[in-house]
Amino acid sequence: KSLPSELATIDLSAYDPEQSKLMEERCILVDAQDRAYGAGDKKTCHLMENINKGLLHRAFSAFIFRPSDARLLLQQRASEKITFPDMWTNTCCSHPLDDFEIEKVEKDQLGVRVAASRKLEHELGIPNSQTPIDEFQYLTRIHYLAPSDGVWGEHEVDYILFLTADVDVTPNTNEIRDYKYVSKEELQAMFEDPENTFTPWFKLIARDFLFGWWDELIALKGADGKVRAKSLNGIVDGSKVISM
Ligand code: DMA
Ligand code: MN
Repeated sequence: KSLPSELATIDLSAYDPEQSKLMEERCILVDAQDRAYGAGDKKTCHLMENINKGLLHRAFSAFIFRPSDARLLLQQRASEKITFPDMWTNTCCSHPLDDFEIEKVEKDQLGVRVAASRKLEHELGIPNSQTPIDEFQYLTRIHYLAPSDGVWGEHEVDYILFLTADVDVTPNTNEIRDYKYVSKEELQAMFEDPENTFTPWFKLIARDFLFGWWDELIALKGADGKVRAKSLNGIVDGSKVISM
């Protein structure tokens, strides 16, 4: 696999400066089997024009559940976000970066776990000490494509990570507008309210996987009444990339 010979670019001066700067991060380019073959900046990777030429990169979606009541922590993306602004989504999503040697390590999804811990602190202000990388339960990898507004979009192999932890949230307001803990029923009600908008990957994951895994999590809660992400170990074959 190699890079398309001509890739589109765009001027970011009309966008939020902080978010524009983050478009210089270098994502890990992968093929449809999640084999890494290079790096491309976040801006290049998220332009629909390049996605339409086949550009695909590695990402993660983290879901944090409160151990005591199995509520899921949601975030609403900030208006400053260049892709999918103002939408409700799972706890935190982003990319392992080619910029950091450790985030390229594939064994036991180390790179993705380190990236998740890094971004949970950056976006939600959750101290790294509350998101130990060994505590993330990896579920599976999902290959999906979703346009944002015509210009921008996502095309990723997305690693799904669950964590059960009590966390202290201090929002970075350039990243998130709001956050809340929801039960399954409360999330269902949010989905039914047309006032709310959701990211396409969160809708896909919710539709096909999330509610089933959430039920499992609750069914397998410990004698202390607390849910544990690790109890889901082995319920999915994470070696395959699921196409959606
Ligand atoms: C990208 O998320 C990752 C997925 C799974 C959609 P994002 O747009 O929130 O990335 P970042 O926080 O790095 O801007
Ligand atoms: Mn992406």
